[in-house]
Amino acid sequence: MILLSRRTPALAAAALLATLALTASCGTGAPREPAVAPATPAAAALPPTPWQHEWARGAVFYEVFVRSFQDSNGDGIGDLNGLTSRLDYLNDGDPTTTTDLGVDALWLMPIFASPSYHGYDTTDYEHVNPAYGTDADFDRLVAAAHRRGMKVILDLVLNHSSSQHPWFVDADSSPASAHRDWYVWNPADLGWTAPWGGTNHTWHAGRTEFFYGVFWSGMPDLNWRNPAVRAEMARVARLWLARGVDGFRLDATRHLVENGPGQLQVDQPETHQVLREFAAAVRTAKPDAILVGENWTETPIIATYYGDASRLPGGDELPMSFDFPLAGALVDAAKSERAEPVATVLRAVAEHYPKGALDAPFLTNHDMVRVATVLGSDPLALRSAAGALLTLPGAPFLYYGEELGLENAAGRDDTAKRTPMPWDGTPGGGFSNHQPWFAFAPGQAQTNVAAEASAPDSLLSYYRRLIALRHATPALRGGALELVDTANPAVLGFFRRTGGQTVLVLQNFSRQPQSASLQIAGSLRALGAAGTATASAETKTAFLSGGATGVWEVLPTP
Ligand code: ACG
Repeated sequence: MILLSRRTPALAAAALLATLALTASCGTGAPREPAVAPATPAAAALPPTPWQHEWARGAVFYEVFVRSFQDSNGDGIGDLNGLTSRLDYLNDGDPTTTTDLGVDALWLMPIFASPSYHGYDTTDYEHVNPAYGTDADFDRLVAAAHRRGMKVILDLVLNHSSSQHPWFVDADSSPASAHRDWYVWNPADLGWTAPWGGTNHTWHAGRTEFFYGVFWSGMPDLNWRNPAVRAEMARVARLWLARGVDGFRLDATRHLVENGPGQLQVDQPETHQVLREFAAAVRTAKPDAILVGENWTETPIIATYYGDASRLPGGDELPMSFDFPLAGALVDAAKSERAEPVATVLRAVAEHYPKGALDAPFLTNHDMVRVATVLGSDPLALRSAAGALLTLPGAPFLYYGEELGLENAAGRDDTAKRTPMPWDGTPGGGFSNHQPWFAFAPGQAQTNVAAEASAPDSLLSYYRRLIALRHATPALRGGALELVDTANPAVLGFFRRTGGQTVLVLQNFSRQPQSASLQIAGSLRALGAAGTATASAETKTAFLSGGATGVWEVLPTP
């Protein structure tokens, strides 16, 4: 059990003092600034400028692996021009049409230059991976997305670079090199193993000393105690914001600063401090940008990454964090046909997150076995997971292909989670006129966009209807959450309330039809359903078909 409460200003101050002491004792000899001191003491005393990213509250994000989305130049590798050519599938820019998915924002998995297929080891933070196109292609993509009303956020890997990045090549060349202190060195392997378990070592042999790399020797951790690293990453962020991006998905944010073995490699006070500083730099450059942190841990710890809400509405650190516990609970509920796992996480979120915090729920992402595989492609289970995801608060994230019921490919490698998008059932799948870089996942003949787009009962049509309902209903988009008792363990019930609207949502996690009892003062007006759902305030009863989602507006009794 984790007994971690939200950090208090006193704790934060203690952390700063601890950091200052630590930096003073581990310098390279050259005088340097304190490790994580605020830019200027005066700036720290001023109330921070607020974010202006209310657009993200309730927005639907779509995670794209560019390599697997659409190839435009016939090399079997997806690219930026390919993605641009497919934007109409995601959002055609016309809110009155129902033939697009209707997502509000894109998260592009890493697109910077990198030697790996996935791109999480960056060799150049300033330019697009040539395999994906040019910087000009990127500008066209952003402009085309913006024309359709879609925002674009980029995966930004702050924790580490590639071992082939010129900074690391220089740093590794000699203890006296200009970039030596951009990474973390020790004369010996300290024997620490990865904080998430297993036996993988986090210290790796360099040319003269050992360097720290929590993920892999090909990913040396940057030294976030070094002000030059912090300044450089803030500059990189400003550069892409100036280029038009609307924010960043920040990789591995728990791991930025480490103080020792085991759990001293995650969630350290200095990590929070450098994230606050980074967030302030982004907020100053572009107040309507969004940051979403990858803090893959439990609710009370994720909550600490929002920071102090007394200094800034929603918190002064990362304005949004992926809700990993909720993701697990949604999939678990759909699998076990029980609403309780979801209700438990929602109660924990209410208890621990600061007031006004933006949640970021999802089902599965590029590191996880796809939800369709976990749920054995059971159509009603997939519908119940989607229904809950798209009616809960926060900014739901869809992983490309999830809306089709795309499964994993065979095997345990991460590539099996990241296969090409099946646009149709042909050998190239509409993805490429060349051999795709990786084989399509099983089921391509049925699970593809062409087959599902025109079928009203397909999973794709279901997602389209749910997203349209979310957009048409202000309380679903931005309303606060209140759980309601349905007297049925398979049915999750909750109100969503804004100033002007209250809606009731009932989600049947069972594959069988279910009834639920309602404690409602007022009358109900049906706003929409995915599946079949009826409810009556008079009889205080609702009926839902297997997997169905029902949404009603609660009106005062005349
Ligand atoms: C990010 C990216 C990932 C990427 C890297 C490296 C980092 O999304 O694609 O890999 O740039 C840890 C890190 C994450 C990291 C994953 C892969 N993801 O924290 O930042 O590893 C536990 C730990 C987590 C851990 C997770 C998975 O807490 O820290 O994530 O396990 O190992 C309950 C518990 C919860 C626990 C879970 C799961 O929910 O509450 O704490 O989480 O169970 O057990 C890239 C490539 C990869 C390549 C790699 C080298 O994408 O393909 O292999 O680089």
